Amino acid sequence: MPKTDLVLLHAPHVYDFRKIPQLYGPVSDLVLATPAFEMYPVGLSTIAEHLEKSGYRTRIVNIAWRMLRSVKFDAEKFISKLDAPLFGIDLHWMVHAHGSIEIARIVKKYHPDSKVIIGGYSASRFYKDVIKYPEVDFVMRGDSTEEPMRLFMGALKTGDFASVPNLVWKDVDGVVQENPFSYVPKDISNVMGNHYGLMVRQVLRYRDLASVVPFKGWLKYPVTAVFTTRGCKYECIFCSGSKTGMAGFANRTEPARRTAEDIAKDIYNISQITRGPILIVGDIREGGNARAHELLERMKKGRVKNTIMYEAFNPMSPDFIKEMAEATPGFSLDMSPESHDPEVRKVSLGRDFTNQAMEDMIQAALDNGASRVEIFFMIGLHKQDKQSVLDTVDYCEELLKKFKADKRLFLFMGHQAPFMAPGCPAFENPERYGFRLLYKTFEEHRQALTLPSWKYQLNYETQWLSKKEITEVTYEAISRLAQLKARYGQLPQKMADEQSERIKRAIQLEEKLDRLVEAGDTEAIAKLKPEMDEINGFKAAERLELEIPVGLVRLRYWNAVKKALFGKK
Ligand code: B12
Repeated sequence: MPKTDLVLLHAPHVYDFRKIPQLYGPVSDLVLATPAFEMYPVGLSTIAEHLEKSGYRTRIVNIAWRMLRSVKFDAEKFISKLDAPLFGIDLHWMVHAHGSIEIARIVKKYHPDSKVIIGGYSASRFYKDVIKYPEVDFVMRGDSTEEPMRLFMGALKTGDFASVPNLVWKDVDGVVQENPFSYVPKDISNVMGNHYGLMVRQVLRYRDLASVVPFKGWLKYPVTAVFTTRGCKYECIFCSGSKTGMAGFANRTEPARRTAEDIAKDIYNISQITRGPILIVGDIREGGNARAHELLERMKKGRVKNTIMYEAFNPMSPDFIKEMAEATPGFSLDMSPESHDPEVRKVSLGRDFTNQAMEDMIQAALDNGASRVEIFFMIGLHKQDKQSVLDTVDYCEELLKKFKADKRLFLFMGHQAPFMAPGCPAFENPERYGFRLLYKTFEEHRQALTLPSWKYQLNYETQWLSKKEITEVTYEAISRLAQLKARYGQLPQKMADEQSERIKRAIQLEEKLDRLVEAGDTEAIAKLKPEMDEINGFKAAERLELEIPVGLVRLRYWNAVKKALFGKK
């Protein structure tokens, strides 16, 4: 096996989630990952790609997925056998606050002479806390760490850590040093050239497919994402990728936009490896209309067969939808108005649009042959009380009626669980938005993640919904929505009933847990694990609905291998 310079590890949310009794609730129902949040940040592959170009051998290992895949997989033993002078661990999503630090601990236990570096949004937000853990040697801050990581690899040899931008480190006396947070590029054209191709090369090199699989089910449903931007101009109060969120922990005051040419190239490269759907992250109009038209034109010429999934931050005009349909027939479109109530929406998203404008967009998308239109609503927002949440469910019924329950229209509701994102405007300034933080520090979040239900893990409540009410109304809304979909023929009744049954049992178990937690009876809580796992084990209707049928030939194995080896078709 070739010598590896850096191993990048992705942890599960909690180590070891397979042993800890937890009722997960709907925490990951609206993403394709499981509640262990086994999906690793795309950034791991963009870092690996950048380092490989400079000759550093980098290996990605998705520990979370390997643990999920087999109960027999012994993570500790596996890590003990890895060999590298440097281990990188993502602490991107706050839900990994527990798992990432525990994996660092295991790395240090077996490789005391190797160094550990942590990075990602949450590590950047909480770098002062994270660097204090004895098993962490370095924290790399920022949303664009590919080039700082390349410089860091050089510094590992010379010991000149002071020269690496964005790096937080401990000197020989153990004193924490914070280098200037100076690498925040506006031009990101030097990265993300072909990071999916790199994944294929990794499989060939390490003869290990399981370690690079991004999430459970990916081989059957190989959805990929293409990034259009880093940073955002909007101010969604619950998003840490928002304008002030990124200014705070990533030092980014302006979005960096990729060119239409780079985005189109990415899409083309991916289409050579997989026929799965490709999500374009970020509204393509955000970089200006000229860029959006150019991208559509390039995709039209490229005749990419994969379903292209677009995001709309504001309603799109029928003309623009028509252009999208011509460029990418059978496209899919998603939008997150978050609430049916424009007043709730206005403060929460910092954007103002009418339901009518959104409905016109939905109509245009359906008329122009969209294969799906997905609309997402959120629970736990500013000025949103219980009635307002339930009114959103009623609005969903209005939409189903208006669009004659078109099978291509998918409506979803969920809560940003278990955590409101640290770094987002409402986390940094809760009173201003009528929120109350229940956990503030990194360690508080870390501990919260081991609690036996997502209800106890929630890190906030609002002036309009207490923590208990947030859980209750989330369960109620999800159940009502599932039944509504069944009534309108959008979901098999059996699936809706299973969903409602799952929720009913979860609510009963929550009540039991409340009593046991109050009594501090940890032994009795541990005994509930089989029951919890049974409830957790139901496949949420929402997650199944998120999957676009991709047909039989989803991965283009031979093309992928050829491309990895020879760099062309
Ligand atoms: C795309 C996206 C997704 C995609 C993920 C694609 C992927 N595999 O990365 C999907 C839709 C699946 C997703 C899911 C979730 N997401 Co998301 N997502 C985003 C989004 C919109 C863009 C991120 C982006 O542009 N990445 C660009 C890539 C290239 O860079 P990157 O992966 O961030 O990596 C760079 C740096 O972060 C850093 N880095 C990352 N890891 C490491 C590790 C090391 C060692 C180092 C040195 C550096 C480093 O360097 C990388 C290279 O420069 C952001 C919002 C935003 N506008 O930023 C939210 C965001 C990141 N997501 C968020 C959340 C909460 C989630 C979920 C937990 C939601 C949920 N409850 O289900 C899940 C987690 C899924 C899982 N892990 O299993 C939050 C995170 C907040 C927080 N601090 O916890 C954000 C900020 C949105 C928000 N609401 O605030 N998400």
